[in-house]
Amino acid sequence: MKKVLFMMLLVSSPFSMAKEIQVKVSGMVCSMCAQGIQKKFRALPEVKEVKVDLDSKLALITTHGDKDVTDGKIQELIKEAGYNVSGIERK
Ligand SMILES: [Cu+2]
Repeated sequence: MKKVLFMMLLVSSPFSMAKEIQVKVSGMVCSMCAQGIQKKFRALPEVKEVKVDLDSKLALITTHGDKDVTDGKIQELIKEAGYNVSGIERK
């Protein structure tokens, strides 16, 4: 599974217009928290990958193509998972 994702990344990266959204999440403490958040975002068709960094309390969301996830949607999903958004940054 990891290998497949890596291959997809390699194949798509030269032409990729994917957006990267950094979401600062408060209340996240362990890998179970991280998994809950990842599960929420992976369920969205516009989301390609979600990585959670527990040390910096960041969820890094990569979208497909030029698709975006609105701030409102991000806040909704994080709240549903039981946490709070303390900041959203787009690259
Ligand atoms: Cu936890």
